[in-house]
Amino acid sequence: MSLTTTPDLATQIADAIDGQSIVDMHTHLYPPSFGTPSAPTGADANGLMLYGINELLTYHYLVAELFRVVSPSEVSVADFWAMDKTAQADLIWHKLFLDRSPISEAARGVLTTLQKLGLDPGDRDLAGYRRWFDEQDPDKHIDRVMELSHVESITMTNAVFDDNERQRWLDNPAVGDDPRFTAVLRFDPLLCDWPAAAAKLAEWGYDVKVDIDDKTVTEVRRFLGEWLDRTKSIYAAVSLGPDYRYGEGRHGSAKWADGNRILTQAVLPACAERNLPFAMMIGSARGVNPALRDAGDMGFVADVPSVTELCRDFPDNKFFVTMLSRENQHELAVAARKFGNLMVFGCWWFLNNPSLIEQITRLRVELLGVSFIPQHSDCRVLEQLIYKWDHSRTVIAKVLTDKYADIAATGWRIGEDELARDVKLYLRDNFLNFLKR
Ligand code: RAT
Ligand code: ZN
Repeated sequence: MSLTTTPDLATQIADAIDGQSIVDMHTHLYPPSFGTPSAPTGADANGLMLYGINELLTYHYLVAELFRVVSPSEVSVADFWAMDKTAQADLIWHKLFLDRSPISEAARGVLTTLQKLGLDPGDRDLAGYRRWFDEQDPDKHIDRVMELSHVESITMTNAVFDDNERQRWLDNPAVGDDPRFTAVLRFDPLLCDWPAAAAKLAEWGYDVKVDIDDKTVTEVRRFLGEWLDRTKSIYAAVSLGPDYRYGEGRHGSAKWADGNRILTQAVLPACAERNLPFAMMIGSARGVNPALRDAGDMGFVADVPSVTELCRDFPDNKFFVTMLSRENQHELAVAARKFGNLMVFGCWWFLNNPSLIEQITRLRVELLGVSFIPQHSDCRVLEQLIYKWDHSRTVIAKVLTDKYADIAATGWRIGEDELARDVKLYLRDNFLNFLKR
């Protein structure tokens, strides 16, 4: 059947999107093998698999919102960090859900999540929600959440410079073997803080010097090769500050001399050798308010020419790029028109709000057609998959409805199978095909 003949294009598109399973290309989620701090039995205090209502309520997006509304005399930031997780969650629930309405995107997300799990947000029964989550078996709960969020595969972020995570890979070579999850090697310090990274590498037995020489480059490649293999990473990734610069004589590039040498002589060759993309998430300003920990980061405008120069200088490499400021989105989409080895992805972090997803997705469809990855979730807590994908699917459907209506108005007939094909590209295959490219 051709969509031009159906009465309700919006319904057809929403159905196609709802019927397509998603490969989520960037999350901070883990399977139970990495330890579960909130499991009713066998809890591992430093475990990495976060789930449940306490974790949902203490998500760093909501911690930031809490300190908009509590005064230091009421609860100081230090007091908050001294509380246990349940007390923190209680405070956020009271201040952001009961004392005022939960209409921010992060707060609304908790409500969507409860609703889709079959719990009634209208009950406002935090103790009841806690009991329900405590009854869930973490492993089976993952299956349920994946089903509800239509996610078929979860991509992790495996921070090799995080001692807690690194040790888990060394202790248990099978730690990453859960078929629902795939690994991504993440190593921000290698590019952003070479002296600190070099000290760690030396401690781990690699023959590296702070003043980078040829031997150092060889050793960094050995380190990357070993960890890409150990984790079976499907791509490698870093997050870079808004001041990141690549390119001869670019203002500020001197500061990045070490990072760029490691990038161009070790990271990119290691990726090219294995045909792995390299992901750059650019624009995060860490610790703008350090007392807030993860909640204290923000984003500023980054430099798109640094990306185009990398794509031009390294045609044998593939780059996933997302940027944190809205102001960068147009230039970045235009850059992707120039380089087939550049795959733009996601509405990252502070952009993951319906109004911005809509604006950015519209702009990308107009410039890039069906050749980009509209969204990733960036979840840190398992059940966030439910709301992040539910809210994004709704917005993507709205944008696509307008775009298909525009071409239908010319007399172009779109088959249901063609619509399903395009949606599959957006939610799954653009990512998987780029890995294989
Ligand atoms: O989105 C987030 O939760 C951020 O804190 C970061 O983790 C960011 O997504 C990143 O990967 O650096
Ligand atoms: Zn992230």
